[in-house]
Parts: sequence; structure tokens; C-alpha cells
Amino acid sequence: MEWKNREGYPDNFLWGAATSSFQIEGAATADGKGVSVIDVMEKKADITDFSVASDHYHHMEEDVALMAELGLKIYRFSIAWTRIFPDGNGEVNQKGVDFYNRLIDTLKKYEIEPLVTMYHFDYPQALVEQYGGWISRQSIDDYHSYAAFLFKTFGDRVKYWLTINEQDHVIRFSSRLGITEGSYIEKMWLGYQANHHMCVATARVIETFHRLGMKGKIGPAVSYSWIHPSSSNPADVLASKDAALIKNNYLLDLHCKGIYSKAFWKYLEERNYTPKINEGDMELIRQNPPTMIGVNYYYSETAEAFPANDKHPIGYHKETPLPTAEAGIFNIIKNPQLPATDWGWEIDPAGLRLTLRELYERYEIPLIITENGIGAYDKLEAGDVVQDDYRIDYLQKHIQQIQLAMNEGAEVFGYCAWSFMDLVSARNGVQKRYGFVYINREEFDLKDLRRIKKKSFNWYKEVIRSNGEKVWKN
Ligand code: BGP
Repeated sequence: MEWKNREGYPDNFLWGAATSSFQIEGAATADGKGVSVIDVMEKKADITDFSVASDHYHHMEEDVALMAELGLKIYRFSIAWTRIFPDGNGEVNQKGVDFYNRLIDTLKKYEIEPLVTMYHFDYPQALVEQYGGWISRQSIDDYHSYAAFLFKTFGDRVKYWLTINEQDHVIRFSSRLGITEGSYIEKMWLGYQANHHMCVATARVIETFHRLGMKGKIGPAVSYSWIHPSSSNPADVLASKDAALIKNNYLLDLHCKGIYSKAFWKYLEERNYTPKINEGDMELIRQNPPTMIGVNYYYSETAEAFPANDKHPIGYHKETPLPTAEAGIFNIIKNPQLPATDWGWEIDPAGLRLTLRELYERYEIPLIITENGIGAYDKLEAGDVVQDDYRIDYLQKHIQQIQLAMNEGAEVFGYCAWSFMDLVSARNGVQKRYGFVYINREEFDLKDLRRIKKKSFNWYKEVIRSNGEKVWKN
């Protein structure tokens, strides 16, 4: 719809930016930190590892001062589980606790609200070795103990908690589960079992959050790509709806409604992917829905029908980590209407508006955008200048669409751009930069790790200062 009147962002809207521990901290073995699945992941020859990253661990005060200069109201970061419990369970590492205490206190000093992700891909390797990690039911207890420790240790200052980041990606990128062997089918089956354990674990953590009388909000951060049909052909429309179920909605149906929807369960059954569910699991999940949903949105996708045939029978799929084609369901194609980033991610601000409306209409749970941004090959020019107009353009158009979705009823209380500073991309190294702050390093040459404000830094500062009005002006 087009509107004659546009309401502004509410005064208490939480303007923010996000990062994750392994992508910025570095200091991978410092001060007693244990090993995570990220530290042992197979390395690509042309891409850096995460051992130094942006060296935030040694630049924390300076980085938070920059956040304050930017005017952030909220900062999303993750706690590295293995800094707190090097083995995933058992002994606490006090130096890890001290680091996050200092970070939280520094944020508070500048009146920046901490938004803590308890686990963002960097699962303790020791738990994988002890019992297989998330694929085992034991993982539920260890995650719960870790989360309860975080509530007791930091809960006096932290109000907003994200339980698990992009659970759907964790189960599909098997290295993030610590799984290194097996066929695609075997890995997917284990993935859905791990997924079930993560849902039960999340529900237990939310139950404890309430039992401890914690103030604030808690929920998962999910990846969500809006899925368009490739045409008005009803078969393509059905393909887009089914793709949305398998890629996005199944998970939030579980977290928020405590159900495996009928169509999704049949999908799992036909492929022998059904997880083992213990008595009481579904009840526990149903009784402990999240009180907020974190939305990670970067791009939309477009699906066409993919009828099964002799060559591609039901069950055939492209063996890509994220589902891109499954015979009898959908095939993801390029959308000719949309520009794309250098990594082929289709830029679709309206897709974010559609996502927010859809999620709020489906679940009626307050939303916060926990990631949104553009990865690009930024250039550092003479005089410490980075002219990232493409980033300003991307963020401006997305922030406009959030406001429109809010005007149309979606309850959104905050926005965290990805990312506050340059970091090591989850899959593409340092060359794919996302930050408002440039980190002076290359893929393998660490240079001086100097912090440099990009053009988008000053632009976003104005967005925050004007409480969003800046995005409607050039
Ligand atoms: C999300 C992750 C982030 C971040 C982002 C961008 O999936 O939660 O950790 O990395 O995507 O992805 P990438 O780094 O692969 O460009």
C-alpha cells in the first residue's frame, strides 16, 4: 500500500549495530579460552582464519568509544561460550567472565543497551568430542547450564537476550555442528535431530529466564529470506510458499507455536528426517515461546516450481548447504527485477517489509532486526577515506521499509545493522566488509588494525540523531 501519511519512528526505538564474538574478537587462545568448532573448521587457502579477526579483544574500550560516538542505543554482540566454559561445561574461566563484565560495564557507561547473543555458531569443540554436541540430547543440559550462568552473572545489566543465532544455518552447515563425515542425507537427518534439541534447549532457557524473574526480552535470532514466486503461475506461487515453509517458517512455527506443522512433518517423514521427540518436549516448547524474535535479513529469493520426474524424483535436491532446489517442491532462480551484491545476494528492501509484516501477522511477537547490511569490497583511499555510498544506499532503503512495515502494524522495537565494524565474514573472509568502521588489515597482512570511520559512519550517526528521519532525505 502507499500511504498519504507516514508515522515516524517511536522515540524509544533502539538504533543499533551488531557483531559476533568469533568474527571480531581474535585472541582465539588467550586467557584460557577453549576451542570452538570454528577454531577447528577446515580452512580455505585464500581466506584468513578467525584467530586475530578485528582484534576487538585488545581494542574493546576504543571500539565501544566509537559506538558511543556513533550514537548507538543498543549493541548486539555474542559471548564466546568457550571463554566462559572452555570445555563447554564444568570449570568457569574467570578471565572470560571478566572480559564480558568489562564490555558490558563500558557499554553501560555510555548508556548503550547490551543485546547479548548467547551462542553464535562457535559451539564448544569439547562437547562435540564428549558426546557429539547438538546431535545428542545431553547438549540440552549443557546449553541450559551455560545460559543460566549468563543470566546470573550478567542479568543485572543485560535486558535483551538472543538464545541461538541462525539455528537453521547451524544445522545445514554441518561443520558448525562439528560433523565432518557422512553423506548429505545423513547430515541432514542429524541436523533435524540437532534442530529439535536446540528448540527444547531454547524453551528450557526461556522457562528459566521467567523463573529467575529476569526483566527484558528473550528469543532466537533467525535468518529469513523473503521468497517471491517467479511468476503468477499458481504452481510457482505454491513453490514459493513451500520454500518459505522449509527454509524459514518451520523453525518459527516450532519456537513460537510449539508445532511441527503438518506439511513440514510429512516433508520430514518422506525423507526419513524425522527427529526423535521425547514425551513432554512439545509441551515444554509450547509453554515457553520467545518474547521477541530477532530477524537477520540480507536478501530475498525467488522460487519456481520444480516438478519431479524420472531424472529428478521426489527427494532429489541440489547438495548446497542452504536449500536451493528440491524436486517436487521448488527451484531458486535469479530475480531479473533485483540488483545483487558482489556475492550475488539480491538486494530487496521491500522483501524486508514483507518479512516483518508476515512474521508479526503469523506470531504477534515483537520483532527486532538483529542483522541487515551489505558485504562489499571497500577501498581505503588516501587520507583514511572510505566512500561506501552503496552501503548508505542499501541501509537507507531498508530502514525506510522497516518504518513502512511498522506503519502497517508490525511491532518492531529496534534495528541492528550488520556490522558495527569490519569483521571476518562467516564464509568469505576479510575482503567482504560490512562495517561502519574500517579495520586496517587485509586477508593475511594484519597491518596496524587501525580503526577508520567510513562515510557510512557519519551517515548512520545522522540517522540515529534524527531518529530515522534522515533516511527520507538525501
Ligand atoms: C549471518 C551470520 C553472521 C554474518 C552474516 C553475513 O548468517 O549470522 O555471522 O556472517 O550472516 O554472512 P557472511 O559473513 O557469510 O557474508
